[in-house]
Amino acid sequence: ERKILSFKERASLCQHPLTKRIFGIMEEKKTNLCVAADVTFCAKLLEIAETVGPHICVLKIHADILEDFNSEFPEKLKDVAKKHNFVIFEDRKFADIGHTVYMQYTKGIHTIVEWADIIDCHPLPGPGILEGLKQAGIKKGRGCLLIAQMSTKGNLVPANYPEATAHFADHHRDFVIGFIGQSRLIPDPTFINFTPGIKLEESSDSLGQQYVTPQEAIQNRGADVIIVGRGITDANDPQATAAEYKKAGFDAYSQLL
Ligand code: 5FU
Repeated sequence: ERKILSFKERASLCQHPLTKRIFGIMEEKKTNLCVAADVTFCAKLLEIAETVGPHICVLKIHADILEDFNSEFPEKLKDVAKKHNFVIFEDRKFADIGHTVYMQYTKGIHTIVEWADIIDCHPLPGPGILEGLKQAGIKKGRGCLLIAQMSTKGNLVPANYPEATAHFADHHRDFVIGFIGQSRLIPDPTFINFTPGIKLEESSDSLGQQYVTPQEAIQNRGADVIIVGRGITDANDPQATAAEYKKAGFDAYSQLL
């Protein structure tokens, strides 16, 4: 019995061009892997992007941890993204009032809206946060993920929060392309579900991070895209390890078809 729609079928159902594009990349490159490149120098980040590029659909970064961030860096990253056909996700986790997030998205040294295909925000402040981000993002074809749940031990996300988040997404389909969470919120196949906290073996770190396997995330919790950071970036051979995660993720998905 078939449990899910294929990425190709989901691409054809999507209204948002960015969602369509991401499902298209996932189908074409046979990958549901997003690498979190959490490093502190631009050259290292670009090296990781080149190395794992062929194996990923999305590269997630935290621009604010780069010690030598400069205006040439986004152009270089965009070139690598174009070459290997992946999209760029700035995991800024906006969480303020609409007016402030608009400025954080468009101003400062990072000018995130100019280069990040995907951003994310906490829905906690209410609709104003999306209205603020949208003012800058929509005209550039950008998309936003809503953080519905967190992977960390003892997090304060209340049980009914994911439901309210799904409702929120439904009202902002022109900008919200999916969710970040530990389980699928709603069956709607036009939203993409990203799950962080992934390693090939279940474990945790010393600062509250908790990991589940690609198979558990995809087959039991409804993840579409798995986010893997240190499991790949700290490996002896990040390229081979990315290929391994890609295979684990895509096999887990394929078994549901
Ligand atoms: F929203 C979340 C969350 O709930 N957990 C996370 O770990 C985001 N993350 C991000 O995923 C976090 O900021 C890291 O960039 C990444 C996980 O990295 P790891 O090295 O695989 O633990």
